[in-house]
Amino acid sequence: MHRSLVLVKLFFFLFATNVAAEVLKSSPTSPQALYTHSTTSTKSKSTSTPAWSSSSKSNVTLTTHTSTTTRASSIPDVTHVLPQSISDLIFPTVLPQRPIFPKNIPSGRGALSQSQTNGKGLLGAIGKQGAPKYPPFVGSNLGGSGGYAGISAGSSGGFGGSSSSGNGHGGFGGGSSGNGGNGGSPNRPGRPGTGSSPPPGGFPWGPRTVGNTNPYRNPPKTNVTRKYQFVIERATLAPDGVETDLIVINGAFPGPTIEVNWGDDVEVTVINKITGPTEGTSIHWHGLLQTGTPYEDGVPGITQCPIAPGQTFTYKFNADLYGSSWYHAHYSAQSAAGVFGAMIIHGPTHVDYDEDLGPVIINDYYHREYYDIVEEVMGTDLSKVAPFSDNNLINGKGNFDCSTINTTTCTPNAGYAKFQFQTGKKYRMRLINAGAEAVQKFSIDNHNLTVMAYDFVPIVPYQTNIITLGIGQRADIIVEATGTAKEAFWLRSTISNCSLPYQPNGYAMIYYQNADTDSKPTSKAWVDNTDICANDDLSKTTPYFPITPPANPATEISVDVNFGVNATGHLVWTMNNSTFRTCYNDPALFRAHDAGNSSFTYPEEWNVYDFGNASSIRIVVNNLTPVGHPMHIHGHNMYLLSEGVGEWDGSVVRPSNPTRRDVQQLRPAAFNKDGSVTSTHMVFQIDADNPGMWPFHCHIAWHVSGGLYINLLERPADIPKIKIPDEATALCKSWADYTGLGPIDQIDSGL
Ligand SMILES: [Cu+2]
Repeated sequence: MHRSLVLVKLFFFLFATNVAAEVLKSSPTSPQALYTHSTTSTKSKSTSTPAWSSSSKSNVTLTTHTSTTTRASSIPDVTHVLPQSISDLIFPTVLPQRPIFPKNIPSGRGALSQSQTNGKGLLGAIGKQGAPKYPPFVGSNLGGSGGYAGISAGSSGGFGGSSSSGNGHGGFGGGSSGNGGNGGSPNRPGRPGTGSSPPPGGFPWGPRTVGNTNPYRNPPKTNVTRKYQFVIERATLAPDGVETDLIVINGAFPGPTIEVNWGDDVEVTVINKITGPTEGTSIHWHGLLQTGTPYEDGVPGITQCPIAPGQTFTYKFNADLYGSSWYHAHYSAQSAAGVFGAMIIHGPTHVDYDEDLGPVIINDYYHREYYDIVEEVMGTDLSKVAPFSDNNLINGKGNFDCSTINTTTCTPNAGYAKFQFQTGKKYRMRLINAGAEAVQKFSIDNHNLTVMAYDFVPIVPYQTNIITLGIGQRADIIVEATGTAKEAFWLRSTISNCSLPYQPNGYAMIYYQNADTDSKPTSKAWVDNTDICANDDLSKTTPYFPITPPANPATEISVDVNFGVNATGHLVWTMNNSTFRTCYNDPALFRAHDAGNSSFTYPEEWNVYDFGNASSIRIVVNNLTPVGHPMHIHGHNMYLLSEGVGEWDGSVVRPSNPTRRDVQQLRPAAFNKDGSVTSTHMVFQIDADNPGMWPFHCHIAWHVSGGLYINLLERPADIPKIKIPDEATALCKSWADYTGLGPIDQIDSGL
C-alpha cells in the first residue's frame, strides 16, 4: 500500500547513466570517498594498510543514562538529496517480468539427479523411508528417522546415515521405525508412549519447559559437545536446472543441517577451500546469544578476522537458545552463493505434534555469481544497484522455465522438494528465510498453519493461512493433515511485491499417504491479504514465556535509516547518515577488548555506538527509504515495543510482554505525491547483559553490502574480562599474511 505512492518510472532504467552523472555533479565535495570501486577483478597481492588507520574523526558518542533521544553527529559524506528517480530505481513498482511458468508444472521426477541439483544436500529429498523426520531430541531412540548427522560429520554421509559425529545421533534412515515422536504438551514433558517422554534421567535439558524457564537466565548445560566439519568450496550445481557457480559446504546446497540439543556445546571446524579465485570466509550462527563468547559470532572485521584461504578455524559455542535457525557466511554477500544451512536446536515444546519434518529453507536465488552482483550493487551505474532474483527455491529445489533464458546449461523440470503427510497427523515444520533479499509469503493450499515460534522465541500459538518472513526470520509451524489419503497439495512461498523477483513463485509438493507421487497437485493458493512488506502486527505475537523489559531504559537513541550517493557516485545505505565499512584485518571486538575503559576512538565508518555500562538500551529506528528492511540484531533478542507508519508516538504494544525476535521487518516509508516522506518506525529494547560488539543491521545482502549496519558496543568495561582464545587471534595473523600478499577486492562494506 505504501509502495503505491512511489511514482513508477520504469523508463528511468534507460536514463540511469544520465541520472548517475547528474548525481555525481551535484554531490558535495568529500575529503574521503567512502567506497573506492575496484576495477580489477584479479586478486593480486600487495601490502594492505587497514583502511581506517588514517581516519582522524572521532567516533559517535552518546549520552547515556538519560531518557532523551541522542542523535549521532551528521557526516557530510553522503548526499540524500536525490532525484526521485533513484528511489524508483531501487524500488520500481512495475517489475520487468519473465514469463512465470508454463501452465504445465511437471512433477520433477527423473529430470536431474540429486547430485546435480543439490549436490550432497538431502533437504527436500524423499528417500526409501519417505521424507526425513526428526526426533524430539538428539540421542532419542524413540521415533524419528533421524536428522542429517551423516553429512554433518563431513564424511560421505548421505542416505543410510551410517556415519555420525560420534555423539550418538544417527543419520538419515538410521533411526528406528518410530513415528517421529510427539513434541510433548504444554509445560509437560510429553505424552507417554508417543516418543517424547523423557528418557531415563530426563530430557537433555532437564525439567525446563517453555512455560517454566526464562531461556536467557536459566539455560541448561548438557556438557555434551557435538562436532561438525564444514569444508567450504566452489561448486557448479543446478538446484533449479540452471548450472550455477555456487559456494557450498560439504558439497551440499543448502549446507548440512546442524542438529543439537538445547544446552549442548557445538564445535564446527570450518575449512576454507575456496579457490579460483580465493576469498575469505566466516560463519555466523544466527540468533544465538554467544554470551561470554562474542568472538565466536562469525562477523569478519567485527568479532574475528576472516578465515583466510587454506586456513581452518573451529567455532566453539553453546546452543544457548532452542528452536529453529540457520547459519550463514557473513563475509560480503557470500551467503547468497550458497554458504548457509539450517540449525535445529531441540528443546521443550508447548504445542503437541506427531512428527517433526525439519527445516523448510526458502531462498530467493540468483543465477549469477554473488561477487558479480555485488560489483553492480556497489557500482556507479545506479540502474543496477537493485538486483532481481532469478528464482525462488524451497529446500534448495525448484524448476525453471529454460525458454526464458539463453543458455544451453538449463534443464527443465529439475524437481521440487517433497513432503509426505498422513491424514490426521500433526506436523511441525521449521520455516527459514535464508535468502538474500526477498520477503516471503509462505502457505500450504487448503491447510491452516499454527505458528508456535518466531525466530528463537516460542509464542502463544495462533492460526493463519499465510506467514510473512523477511530475510533471516523463522517460523515454527504446526500443520494438521486434514486432507484425504490420495490428495496432493502445493506448499508455496511467494516473493512479495515488496521485493524484486523475476520469478516469485517457490513450490514444494505435499503428498498424502496414498497419493500418486508422480502426479502434480492441482490445489489453489489462499488469497493473500497480508501487508506486503511487514510482519504480522505485534499484538498477534505474544511470547509464551513472558518477560517485562524496564519501562524506562537507561539509554535511548534514535537511528535514521536512509540511502544516498557518496562523493564517488556510489549508492550507499546509511544509519544516522553514516555508511558502514568493516576492516577485516582489525576486528572491532578485539579493539574493544584491548581498549577496555580507555578512550579508544573507533574509525567513523565502523559505526560504533558505545553504550557504556547502561543496563538497558532502547533504539528508535526510523526508516526514510521506500524499501522495507529486515533488521537483525546479534547477541540478543529484541523486545519490540512498537512498529508502524509515522514517527513513534511513545506507545508500547503489550508492555508487560512485548514480542521478542532477532529479526524484525521495518516497513518502507511512503514517498508522497506532494514530495513529502512518511517515515516508518520500529522501536526495540535490549537488556545490556551480554558484553560485546554486536551488529545491528539490515539482513538484505545488498543493503548490508551498501553499509546499512551499526555496531552496538555493550558494556565495554567488561569486555577485557573475556578471554579471546589464541585460535581466534591466530586468524588475524593468517589473514594478515594472506592480505599481505596483495590487497583483496573489498568492493562492499565487507559484510
Ligand atoms: Cu535493507
